[in-house]
Amino acid sequence: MIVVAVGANLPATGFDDPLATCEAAVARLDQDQDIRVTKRSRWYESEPVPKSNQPWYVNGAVAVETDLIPEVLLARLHVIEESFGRVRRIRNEARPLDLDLIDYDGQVRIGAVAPTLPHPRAAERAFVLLPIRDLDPAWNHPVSGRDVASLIAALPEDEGAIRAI
Ligand code: PH2
Ligand code: MG
Ligand code: MG
Repeated sequence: MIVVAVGANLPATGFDDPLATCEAAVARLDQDQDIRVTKRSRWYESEPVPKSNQPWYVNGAVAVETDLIPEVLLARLHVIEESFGRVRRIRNEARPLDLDLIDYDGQVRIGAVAPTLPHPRAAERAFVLLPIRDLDPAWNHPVSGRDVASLIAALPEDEGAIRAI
């Protein structure tokens, strides 16, 4: 399964709120002639990780089918982010849209060239794992082999609040 995580915690120009932005971003992804969205998770509201006074996020994930290689898929995600007003400045700052490539059919790649796969923090983030469980409860982490339920059970208590919208 190829998994793209979707997140937003600032309003994007022309959209009422981060939820509307996330919905529109998924539609935009599906409109790319080389990408097909095959499944969507529920949407969640989640506390910023690390905790901060940023607004809460809307988070979700989609499964896609594509023949694009990971580098090209990631570049398409960045084009969509930019079209929603995302400007990359500092890590973890609030943003109108974040699209992350989490898993590309179980590929493992670590090196200088992005993307690192699976996404290096995927196993530690409730806002990634809960949406993945919606997509496929049998999903296993490509490196550890652990299933998504056990990764969720292992999350620290103070990881940050999250609830389905
Ligand atoms: N993304 C981050 C940093 N922190 N926190 C939440 N709740 N949701 C996110 O999507 C998120 C975050 C960096 O991309
Ligand atoms: Mg992110
Ligand atoms: Mg990102």
